[in-house]
Amino acid sequence: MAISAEQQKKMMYWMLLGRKIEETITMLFKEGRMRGHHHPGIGVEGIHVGCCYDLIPEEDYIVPSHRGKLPELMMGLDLNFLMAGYYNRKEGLGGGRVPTGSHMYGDLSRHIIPGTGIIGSLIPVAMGAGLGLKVKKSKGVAMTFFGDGAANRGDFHEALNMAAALKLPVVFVLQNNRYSISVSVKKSTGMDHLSVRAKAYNIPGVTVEGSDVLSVYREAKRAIKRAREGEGPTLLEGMWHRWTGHSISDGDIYRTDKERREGEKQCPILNFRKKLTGEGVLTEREFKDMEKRAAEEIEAAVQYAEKDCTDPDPADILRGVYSSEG
Ligand SMILES: Cc1ncc(C[n+]2csc(CCOP(=O)(O)OP(=O)(O)O)c2C)c(N)n1
Ligand SMILES: [Mg+2]
Repeated sequence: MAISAEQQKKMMYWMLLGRKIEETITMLFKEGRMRGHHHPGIGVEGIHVGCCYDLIPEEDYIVPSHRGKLPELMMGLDLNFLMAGYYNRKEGLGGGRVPTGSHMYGDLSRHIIPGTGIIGSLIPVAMGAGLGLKVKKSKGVAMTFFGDGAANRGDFHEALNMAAALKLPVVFVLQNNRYSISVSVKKSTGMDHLSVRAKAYNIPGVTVEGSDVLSVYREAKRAIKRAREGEGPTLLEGMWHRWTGHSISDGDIYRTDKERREGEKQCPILNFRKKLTGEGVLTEREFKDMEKRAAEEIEAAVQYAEKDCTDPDPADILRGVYSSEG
């Protein structure tokens, strides 16, 4: 797998941007500048960048999870639009009337299919997107992201079965962070890795360390190629650790400090930084410049949302809401 220095630097920048937006939004919630709901995706950047790097935004579709905004940005979602939505501003998604959360986010013009808050419900939606692509004889691929908890729902099994039976071009990305809120995978399934479930549907299932962006990229590339060539779906499981509570309102009292610290050692950015600087692909100076650029990009979006945007008009509250009275 040849991957140029330039491509690796781009991957690093995407991961930094993803980290920065998650940290910033988390901080804005803590400061009370933003309200609603937020599930931080700090630590999952290696899975997102590795999986999305080879997607072709004009051809492919993604169905995002509640954990992280990077796949959406990598498909071309406008950062200002995203930030305005998180501030519930009129210039954001749905005119600012949509609950915050990356699983709610979408932009069909960018091939990002928005979802619902029902965990697991989006896995069959991705299967349906794959069916649509196949019917249209497109070379596109549908990729969806979901957690280990979602993989315990019937939706997961039904979607994998149908995608396998019809050889649909879908990449199912299972982001296994070992917890569904406070319930560990070990407790709910007795297993550590869930990619073995692919066997039941006679499709490839692979587990990869999510903090190693190049390993994720290698496996995602294989899965995407397989889907494009009409060979059907893949279940790609990326292991990672949550660095925070489940959501902004979760105190994370069920994990020990030791467990949390161990998790934070698996940092996709730090690992990649060490690798690239060690190989002379990236200098420390370049890394610092990238960090600064990412921070400035996010800050500009925050300023746009806070200063240039407006609140939704209360008179618009029912716009787009269906009425049973005709
Ligand atoms: C059907 C359903 N059950 C429960 C919930 C509440 N809930 C929201 S997120 C979540 C945990 C999901 O865990 P996982 O799929 O592992 O993703 P993670 O949050 O760990 O990234 C739960 C139980 C929900 N939204 N929908
Ligand atoms: Mg989980």
